[in-house]
Amino acid sequence: MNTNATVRIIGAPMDYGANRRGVDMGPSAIRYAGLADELERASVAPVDDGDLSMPRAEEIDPDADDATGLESTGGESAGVENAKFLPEIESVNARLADRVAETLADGEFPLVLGGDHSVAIGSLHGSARDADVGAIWFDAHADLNTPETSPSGNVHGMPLGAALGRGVFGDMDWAHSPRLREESVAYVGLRSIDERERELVRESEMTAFTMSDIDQRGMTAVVEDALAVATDGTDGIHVSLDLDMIDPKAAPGVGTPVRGGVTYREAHAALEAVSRRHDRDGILRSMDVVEVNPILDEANETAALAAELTASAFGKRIL
Ligand code: B3U
Ligand code: MN
Ligand code: MN
Repeated sequence: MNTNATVRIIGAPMDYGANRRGVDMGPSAIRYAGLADELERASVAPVDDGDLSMPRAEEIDPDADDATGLESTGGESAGVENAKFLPEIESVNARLADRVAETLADGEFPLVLGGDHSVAIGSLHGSARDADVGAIWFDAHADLNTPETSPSGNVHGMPLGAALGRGVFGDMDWAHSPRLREESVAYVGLRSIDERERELVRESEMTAFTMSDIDQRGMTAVVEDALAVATDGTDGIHVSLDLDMIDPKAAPGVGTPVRGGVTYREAHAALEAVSRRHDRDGILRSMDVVEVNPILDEANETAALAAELTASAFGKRIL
């Protein structure tokens, strides 16, 4: 992957996978917060593709603004009917996967702006279509549920489950095209995991760096190890940045804030570590920036942080 590739911004204003409306405004908020200027400061010339078009949740279901949305049927016996808005999420992700794959085929870098984290299903499948891809999952949550295990029915808690080919996900049979291998996935920032998910993470071959690991070892060392995992034997990495990795004090505008997250500086250190490795080995292949919720934000500060962190990943330096 060319280290100076054109960065193509692809907006995915989808909030079907979240339990609260609002993250559909994430792409606009991140652009408005100055993403293009931030990237230019990192010596990147972005090209903005605009947003994928999709109906707003309320156009599909008038009650979608209800905080809980459709009722989750939950539990181990539940099937695809437990996953809310699954057909809509799959159809958006099929288009997103094509866009991401085409962008890579043109020698450009796909930067996907969410949207809730279910957009990572599309970005990962597009990124992994013609390559063996590793992933770094910056997140408070493990996102490893499937329709069978999800306690909420929200698909933003399932994108890694889908991308690893676990569970049954409706019409789009991701299980027949899983290209992401567990041993090439590293989590950074975990602190809110469901009971069943905890077992799934432990039983898996993924590497998990929790907040305690960051406390003990420091962010830079942790991300360097995560990079070693994701690059080992792969053609490049996908970075999935869920803003709820960061403590709500610095990033209040996210769908699911969880206290005890990383600081503003630790977040920059994380993305700067990615960029240093990319400078050396050209490892970055694709990225998504997700879960910015402007309704819950304060003066767009979480969107601004999302823009800054993206620029850090692309090499913006203080000096
Ligand atoms: N694990 C829970 C909660 C959750 C996951 N991701 C977010 N929240 N943002 C679930 O619903 O699957
Ligand atoms: Mn997430
Ligand atoms: Mn999360």
